[in-house]
Amino acid sequence: MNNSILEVANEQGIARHQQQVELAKDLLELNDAAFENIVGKIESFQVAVPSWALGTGGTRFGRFPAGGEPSSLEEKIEDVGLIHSLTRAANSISLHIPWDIPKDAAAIQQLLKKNELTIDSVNSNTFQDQKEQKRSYKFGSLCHTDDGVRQQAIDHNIDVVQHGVKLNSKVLTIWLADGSNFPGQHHFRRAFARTLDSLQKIYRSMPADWTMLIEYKPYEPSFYSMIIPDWGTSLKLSDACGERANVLVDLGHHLPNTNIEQIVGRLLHFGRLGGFHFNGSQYGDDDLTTGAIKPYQLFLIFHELVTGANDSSVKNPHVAYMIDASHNLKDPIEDLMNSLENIRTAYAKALLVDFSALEKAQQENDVTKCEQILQAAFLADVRPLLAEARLRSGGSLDPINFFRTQKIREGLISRRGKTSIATGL
Ligand code: RM4
Ligand code: MN
Ligand code: MN
Repeated sequence: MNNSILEVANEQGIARHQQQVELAKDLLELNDAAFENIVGKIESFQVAVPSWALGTGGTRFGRFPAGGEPSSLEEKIEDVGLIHSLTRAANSISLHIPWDIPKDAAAIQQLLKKNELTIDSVNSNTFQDQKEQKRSYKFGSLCHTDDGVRQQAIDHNIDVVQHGVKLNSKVLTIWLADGSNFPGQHHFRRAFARTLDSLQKIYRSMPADWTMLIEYKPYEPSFYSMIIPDWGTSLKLSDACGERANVLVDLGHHLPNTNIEQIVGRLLHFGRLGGFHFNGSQYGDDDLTTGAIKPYQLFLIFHELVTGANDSSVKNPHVAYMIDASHNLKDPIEDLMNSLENIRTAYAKALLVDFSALEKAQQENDVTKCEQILQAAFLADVRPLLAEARLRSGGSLDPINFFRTQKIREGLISRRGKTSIATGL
């Protein structure tokens, strides 16, 4: 990103922005110290972007690419670098193997550095058969009845970790599509025991400073049962693997109306919340823009995260945050920037909650007051705070507008072509 173009664009909006900052401080009753504290926290809140989310996903009617999609890992890194340079909110990238196999780790490291990025987690894929693969995952991977299939899936995970080691990642994320389609197909207890045994083998093979994240999901299309359908199963598997295995919560992996914020609170209580996948949904694993549909729920989740981070009795408050979304109608780069903004909005609002007043009201069972305190923070307009955080860290006052007025997509199309296709979903 050419910094001088960014500066000129920011210059045009700076006077209006400064007015809005003053107004916000006044409305939110933030003195200078409180304002600095919140803006500083917003600045440091970073979310990883997955390499597989830079292309366009499919709709029922087809796939409608925006054009100029990145067709190599290098180009994906370039796109995340662009997103980070405008938002200053996405300083890492998550890789799915084998969708994105780094061929020359040293060159990739250099490119990451140039774009001020690191590798967050590496993700294994035993939910799709690959062409060169010897055995099929038609009936599952880590849970499979056949020793050879299970070993192949274990070996793949070990291989993914090896790729990650070369790129300084320290986190392996495992999501399994394993399950059954009909009653009677699985011996539930044995299938679970086989899965645990496979996970333990992978866990034991990881370097000592690596963490394993175990993601759950209640259903897949046409499924009768999932091997890891819920947080309880993920938690038991993590416990049985060891201290460096933790639970990953993907917002879209819950049945409608599940109280996700309470799950987050529980996992923090057990010190086992390790990762978070952000997305938005109305019914299922829709992978829409984070916060597009249920912003209050997102705020309540952040409220749990912030209270957890402030509580010294929470053992393991470090959480790896990632966007796990699919962009079917919107431009993927715009959509990711939109999600980043909504995530930081929910975070900033959670930071505004008056904790001591809330604790007092909770203690006194003053239900009305409790809710008022949360609502007051949720209804606050934090946009000037977010813009200030972006500005201070060298980003754009208005990233999506900048992306459009600078015709960045058009530039990508002319360099990469109208029909270039990204690997991934
Ligand atoms: C799954 C799950 C995983 C993601 C894949 C692509 O539903 O959310 O995290 O890696 O999709
Ligand atoms: Mn996910
Ligand atoms: Mn998902």
